[in-house]
Amino acid sequence: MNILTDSERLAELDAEQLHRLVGLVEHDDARDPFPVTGWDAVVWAVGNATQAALVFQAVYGMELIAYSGPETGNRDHQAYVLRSGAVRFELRGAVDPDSPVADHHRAHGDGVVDIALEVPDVDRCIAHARAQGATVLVEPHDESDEHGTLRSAAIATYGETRHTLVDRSRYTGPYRPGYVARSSTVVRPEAAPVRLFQALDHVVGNVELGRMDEWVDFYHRIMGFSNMAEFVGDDIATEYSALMSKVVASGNHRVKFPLNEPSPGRRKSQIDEFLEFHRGPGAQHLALATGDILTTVDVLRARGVQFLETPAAYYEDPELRARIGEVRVPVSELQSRGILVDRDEDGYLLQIFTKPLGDRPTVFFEFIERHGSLGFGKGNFKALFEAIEREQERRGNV
Ligand code: TYF
Ligand code: FE
Repeated sequence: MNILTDSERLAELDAEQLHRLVGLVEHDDARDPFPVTGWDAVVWAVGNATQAALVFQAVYGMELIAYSGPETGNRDHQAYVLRSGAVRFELRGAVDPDSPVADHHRAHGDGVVDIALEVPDVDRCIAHARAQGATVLVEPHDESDEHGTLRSAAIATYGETRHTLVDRSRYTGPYRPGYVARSSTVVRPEAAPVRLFQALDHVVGNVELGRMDEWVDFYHRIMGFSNMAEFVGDDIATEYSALMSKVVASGNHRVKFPLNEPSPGRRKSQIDEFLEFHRGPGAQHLALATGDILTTVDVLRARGVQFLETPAAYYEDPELRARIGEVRVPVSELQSRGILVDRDEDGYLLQIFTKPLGDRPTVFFEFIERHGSLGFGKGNFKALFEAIEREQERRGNV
């Protein structure tokens, strides 16, 4: 049984590094009804994939690896496949005005359409998912080219999001049949670090009011995921930003899905704002693991990425300072960059959040550097949610 995904091997990451970066644990696939090896790719539908691909290369330092479009026989849309470490994104933009990609973009704006997972046995996953009542959107099937055969299928999850399940064990091509290898058109200055992030840590889903537990149950029943300890109840939530959250994870903890629902609070929840502008449930943030969050933030800020601001009071709070203790750099280094820090019984983590990536106040990135902590930054929720609320206010969505 493979413990690493294809993209992790390509990125030359080993289990030890992944354990440190994102908290991979050992797991017995044989007793899992729906074994998941890890993330395969995150597929986005965007208004202009040609330009988004440039931004992801020139700003986020990703490498172009594959392409599909009219030149390769795909007259419906263009697709650019990019990677950074083990993180793989596919960006789709409509060519045909009647493309389903255009419809998706019209409804939801730039966003995530598919959180694809690598699995050792597509048929076994689908048989289990179907027996448990999942909506099978694409039946298990083979696609072949000169690089071999790739087997995949897809099931529906929240909103119009899907999980494509991919078995890459018989495939050696750059991405999937129908895509050709393509290398970067962006020349990288020698001095710039190539990998600003190495692995995907978690993807958060926002679902409608009162439906979080249904989706937690979906991941339990259909995909054999289990709960992680992190839980945000009404109590913390209503005071600040009115959301409830639970986290589910695959057996090996490689794939983690926090699920948020709005909770009726004093003002419009950040989750309500997302649901309104995204037109329904969807992926809210992708947490990208980095081994050096200071450099990641410095490079991205210099290239124009905007992060949520953290007030000086956060770093001056004596309670927080006492709880944080010693971290690998002086707190002033974190403060000057607006990086948040949280500690729990296992260690600490550093994290920072970008502003929304596109025109709508929907999907954004988190960058996370873990030092033993397997949490999600619970100690930062108040500061973070207040920062989100300030942005919401500026947008007039309160
Ligand atoms: O993934 C998490 O749970 C943390 C915290 O709207 C968080 O990153 C939760 C909700 C949210 C933004 C961040
Ligand atoms: Fe997060």
